[in-house]
Amino acid sequence: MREVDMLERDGGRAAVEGLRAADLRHYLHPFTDSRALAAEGGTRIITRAHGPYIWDAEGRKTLDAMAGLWCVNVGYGRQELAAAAHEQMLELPYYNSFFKTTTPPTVRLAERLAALTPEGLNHVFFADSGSEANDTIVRMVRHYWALEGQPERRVIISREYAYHGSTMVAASLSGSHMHSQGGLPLPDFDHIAPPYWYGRGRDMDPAAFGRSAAQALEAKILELGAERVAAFIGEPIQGSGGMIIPPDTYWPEIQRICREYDILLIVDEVITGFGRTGRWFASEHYDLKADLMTLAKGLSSGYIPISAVMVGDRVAHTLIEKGGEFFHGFTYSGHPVACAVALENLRIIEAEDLVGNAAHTGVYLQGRLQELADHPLVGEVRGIGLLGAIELVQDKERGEFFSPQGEVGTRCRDHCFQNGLVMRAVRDTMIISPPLIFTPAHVDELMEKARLALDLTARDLARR
Ligand code: PXG
Repeated sequence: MREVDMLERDGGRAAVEGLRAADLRHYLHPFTDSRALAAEGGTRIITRAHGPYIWDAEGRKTLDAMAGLWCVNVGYGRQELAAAAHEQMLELPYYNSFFKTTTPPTVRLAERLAALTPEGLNHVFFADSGSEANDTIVRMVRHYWALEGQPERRVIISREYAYHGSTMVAASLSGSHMHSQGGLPLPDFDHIAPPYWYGRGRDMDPAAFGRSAAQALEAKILELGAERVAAFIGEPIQGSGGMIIPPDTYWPEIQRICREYDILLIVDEVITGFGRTGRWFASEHYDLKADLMTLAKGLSSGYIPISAVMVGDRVAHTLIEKGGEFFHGFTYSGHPVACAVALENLRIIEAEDLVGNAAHTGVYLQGRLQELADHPLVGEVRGIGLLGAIELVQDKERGEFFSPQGEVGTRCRDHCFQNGLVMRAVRDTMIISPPLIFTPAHVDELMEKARLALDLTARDLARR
């Protein structure tokens, strides 16, 4: 009998408890306090999923308004993706791209991505995760400047609340307190404040704040010396940092500064790529002209690990014409099965117009989210496409945050789980990033459950 059937069988409780105990004994979860997890009785075990829903081992059905970790863009249970992997595994399960070789799906995916991404991004380097892609970018950028005769340009400037991954380099690019564990950031990584108007700029109007947040980049460049700065990296909209949507004045000013000081612009579209905001890439909203772009998550809708670095013509030209061998790559760079799945995933997004759906259903989602603005706990609601954020505050009138931050968000998130909804909490900001197959009916279900979770959270606070 398959393990999943055993777990779900009537009276299978012993099997579930056995698995949970084995998990505690042997598995160290990512971003988890293992001791606290054990004290809470162990983990939730997800066994099945379909469309925007997941089921746990106890048979509870939950609406996944986070698309896993912001990645399952086409929704769960896609036969076509399983078939693409199956066929490719039978045909050619593995071959690498080292030593002058390649495989057909690898080339086809590179070609497809060059056509799909904004103009000027015509070369691709494949990796397996967003973190690896960002590591690749840092090596590539430093190599580029060395080839251009400016090897002292090594510093990469990022932002507080950025999330660019969890390897040593990607965590150094990231900008939350959690990323300092292990003696990070590494040297030559620096950070400026994020364009977080609600959290940091309400004493200014959003347009003026956006410009001033961007000018922090110029100040940092002048502080470090432009001759030392290699690149600036940013998510068009900061996801894991709390869904920070910059004012419209922000990116034009960042781009002006990058051009003025001849600094490369790296745009991390790991969350925002592949339709999430109602366009193929969020760069299209802000007219971003990236020198390098990071892609992962939605590239395969999370069905299989794969990521890509899109390399703009300027960097690609130098690498190719002057670079010699680039001493970098992974066993699974351009893995044929991952590329075949990604190609099929892109075909589905296009055939079903999921980008259009994210835009249309997004308008409905944003409208309904605004209805929460009257809730006593809600300070601000914001979003774009199928991304949404709800700021929970202590004092609605003054927009005062809770202190310490994070407890109320976690409480609200737990109420969501208990009532059949996955919403993520970042500090006290509730985050929504559902699969792009979401319909207005799913939005209605989400809103009903979200309001209930907010009411239960407010009730808990009233009792304290
Ligand atoms: N860039 C961005 C913008 C990301 O959001 C990465 C890079 C790194 O990707 P990998 O594949 O190495 O994880 C990410 C990842 C969360 C959460 O809870 C978000 C991510 C990963 C894990 C958890 O919000 N984003």
